[in-house]
Amino acid sequence: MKRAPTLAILALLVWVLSTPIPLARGLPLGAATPAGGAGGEADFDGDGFSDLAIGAVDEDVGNLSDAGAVNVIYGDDGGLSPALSPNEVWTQNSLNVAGAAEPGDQFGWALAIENFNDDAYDDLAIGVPDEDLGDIPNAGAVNVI
Ligand SMILES: [Ca+2]
Ligand SMILES: [Ca+2]
Ligand SMILES: [Ca+2]
Ligand SMILES: [Ca+2]
Repeated sequence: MKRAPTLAILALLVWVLSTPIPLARGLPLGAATPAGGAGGEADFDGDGFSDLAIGAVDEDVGNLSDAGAVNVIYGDDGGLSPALSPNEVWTQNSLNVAGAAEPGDQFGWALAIENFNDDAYDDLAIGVPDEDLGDIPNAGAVNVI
């Protein structure tokens, strides 16, 4: 995942709760340490320092209750530094994120980090458990950014 606004939407997949990828409801999956250390770290901007993604599943998007959001804080040699590396907020209404924010989507319910396209940037898979698909309510989906 490069810093905004460049995003690569790799897939919008049916969400399966039994998926084997590591999941954590609303838990941070990164740490403010140089990348390449312990598992769970992410380097979304490829600068060698770990970054932090946090699911805010019950975040309202405008007047859309519980649409959900994900905050990303970038680290540097001083650790996590929102002042130097501004916090980013992603929703399904963000540029190039597939789908649209709707009430109750709960975008960010689960997060998984992987470099899906094998470039220099870690990517983030974001579970959206209550995404409607066509006529199927709350079928679920995953955004990959
Ligand atoms: Ca980084
Ligand atoms: Ca949606
Ligand atoms: Ca990548
Ligand atoms: Ca729904």
